[in-house]
Amino acid sequence: SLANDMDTDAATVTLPQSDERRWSDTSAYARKKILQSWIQLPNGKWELGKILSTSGEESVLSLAEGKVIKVMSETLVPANPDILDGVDDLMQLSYLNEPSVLYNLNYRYNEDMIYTKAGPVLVAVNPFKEVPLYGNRYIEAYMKRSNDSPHVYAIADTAIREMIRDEVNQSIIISGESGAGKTETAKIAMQYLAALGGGSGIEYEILKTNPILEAFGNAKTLRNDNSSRFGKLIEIHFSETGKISGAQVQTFLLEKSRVVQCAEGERSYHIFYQLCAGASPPLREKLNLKSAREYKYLGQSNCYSINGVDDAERFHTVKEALDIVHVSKEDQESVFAMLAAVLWLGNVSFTVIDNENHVEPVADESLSTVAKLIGCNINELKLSLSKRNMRVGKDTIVQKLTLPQAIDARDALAKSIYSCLFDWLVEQINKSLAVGKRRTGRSISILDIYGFESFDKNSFEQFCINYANERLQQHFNRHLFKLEQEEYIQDGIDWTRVDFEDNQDCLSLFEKKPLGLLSLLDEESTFPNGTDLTLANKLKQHLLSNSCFRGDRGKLFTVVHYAGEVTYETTGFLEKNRDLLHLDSIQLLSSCSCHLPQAFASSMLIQSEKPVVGSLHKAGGADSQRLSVATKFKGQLFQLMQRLGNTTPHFIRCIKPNNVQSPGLYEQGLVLQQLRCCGVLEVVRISRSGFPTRMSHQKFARRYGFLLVENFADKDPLSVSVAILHQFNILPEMYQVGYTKLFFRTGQIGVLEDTRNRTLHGILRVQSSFRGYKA
Ligand code: AOV
Ligand code: MG
Repeated sequence: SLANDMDTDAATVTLPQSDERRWSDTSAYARKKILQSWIQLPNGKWELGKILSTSGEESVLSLAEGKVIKVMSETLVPANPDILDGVDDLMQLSYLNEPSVLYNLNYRYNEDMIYTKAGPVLVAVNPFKEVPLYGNRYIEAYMKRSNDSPHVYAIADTAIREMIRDEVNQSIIISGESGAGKTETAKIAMQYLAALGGGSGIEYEILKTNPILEAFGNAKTLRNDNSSRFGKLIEIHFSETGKISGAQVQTFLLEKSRVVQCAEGERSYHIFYQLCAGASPPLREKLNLKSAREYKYLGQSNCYSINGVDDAERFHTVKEALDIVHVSKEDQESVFAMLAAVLWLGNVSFTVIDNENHVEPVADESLSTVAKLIGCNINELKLSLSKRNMRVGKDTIVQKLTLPQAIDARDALAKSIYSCLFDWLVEQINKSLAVGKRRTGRSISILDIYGFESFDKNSFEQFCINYANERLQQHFNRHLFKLEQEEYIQDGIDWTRVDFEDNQDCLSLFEKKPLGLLSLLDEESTFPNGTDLTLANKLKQHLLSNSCFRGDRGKLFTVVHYAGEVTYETTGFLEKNRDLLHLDSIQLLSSCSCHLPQAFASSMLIQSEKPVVGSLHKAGGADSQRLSVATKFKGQLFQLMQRLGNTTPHFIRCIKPNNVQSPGLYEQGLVLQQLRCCGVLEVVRISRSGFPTRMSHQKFARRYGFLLVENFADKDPLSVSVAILHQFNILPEMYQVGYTKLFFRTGQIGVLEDTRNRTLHGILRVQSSFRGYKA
């Protein structure tokens, strides 16, 4: 189908420095013709020079400010003529090489043209400021197709058209490093889809899920002031008439640990600060709410505010959004009570009660407020934070807790409450968005996950996040390189195979059984005596043969990801992976008089009853069985990839031009590294040389056959196809006829589509039923 339209092919993702020339035509002939060239200065930056003369192996160039230098001709990388400055598709560059691409993106960036096509992929360079590219006027222009410059709107528009034309579900897959602009891009795409309308305000509801999910699932990190700490797939459903009929949100692995712990300079989830700053006096009183500084969970990172963000104001936005997705005022108050309970839990302190260092919580304001907020008996709360019931065979024994154990129990309760609250909110949102229950129509899914992360210290969270990105990268590779090439070859068209480096080795490092990172982690998690150090040793013992793995000293190990090397520290890996459910906590919550804690308890029980791989229940005195976090996450990712596999994907690559979240700053090296690791240049190269548009003979004959002047009624599809190609004088080098399909170079099918549309509209006067989207 045309669906796979703009798809392309393969190449090598990692580029050794000397490979510059792979991108350009550096034959002696080509070199003679070029007037300008890029030269790499010792600091790594590329500079443009005019070629004054070339004699033998050497060339003389004049640089900016009149400097003249002599260099080896072979080090020159040809630059494009000025007329190509700022082209909106990298495919149009005469010389496709890294400095030219960097320059082109930079040129556009300086003009606030942050979007550029790289063949089928949209590249978005984060402006870190408001750019005048959005809103109704722009949306209309893209709908009418009176604006054709690259844009997220254009991608969304193509998705809609292809959904209708091909009757295939679509996906918009957004990737890029942390802070590159994925979440903003996802919102911009949603804006466009929402503009199609749906009646009953459903589109408005869909947009309002954003402030809610961001408040509860985003936080300030060192990389991004509004960093997503969960993955999100929003599937927008359309009715047969092309209107929005509903939507569904699926979330992936929320970073729970942030609730109880975060690094210096970072913040916990926005909603906590918003609540503390924005709650009305009566609500404050009801929740016994203090300022953020008085809560230990919020105080440990020494960061309470974000530049340019008014938390109190945001709180009102969130409340309004909750109204719109039909969360009742009463439920909203319960939600806020749960948040306050989490904050107060963090202030619960312990005192030693015997000479074996057992502790119990201090009966102070914190403890009593928690009990009041969740609606439980204060003594039961006290018990659940000082003792643990353990099942040994048929008996239950009661174990008293030491200080570290009690703190764990307290933090585990806080994390459970928060993550259950998050899930509960997503459930409410989904109930509200599921208006068009009969899902007869098609859908467009937008994927926005947490971006690749590399900090000075990387833990289990980064491990999972980067694993997810690795999976997504493979989806990108598969789609744009692998499947494409296989299709050419299978269909017998004339094509020289191009090698590309996929990230299968790194994925195998994670997923191989029994000797992969995830399996070994799970295995160690089931050993009662497993520690973070034994885990690190085990990884080093078994994985050193994988080229993507490196063992470092102590608890450190390094993974060579597609986007760069990351060194992880195994501290906390086992505990976070086990993510034990304490039956005591569940019991406590189910004994509460408030309905939210009760709902949380039942959902935790349901989770714990799911089939278990391995036997984690014995580990570390745990009392409840369930899948390890890593295994569950892996399953979710597989499902996600399967779902995406059934859609026509549209890829958007977000690029972060600097690490300081600052407008106007374009760091060449940083941009280049991102372009390299995601294979953007390769995609362009393949698109230029390949045949990105393809259509089966049947479909082609059906779609354009009626345009034929001669009668081909009883001819086979292949003959019809060839006749169409001839009638429209499509140049032989612009297409290839495969066994089952026709393959076209970029742009060719557009000529035919135009003719078809003109014919349909002009002669048949077919009524457009979809604002002009349906032919
Ligand atoms: P991310 O989603 O890719 O990071 P965001 O979408 O949160 O990154 O973008 C980070 C910040 O960049 C935003 O808060 C904006 O300030 C700015 N920004 C991004 N795109 C635009 C745009 N089109 N126009 C204006 N400003 C923009 V992470 O969630 O950390 O991986 O886990
Ligand atoms: Mg994000």
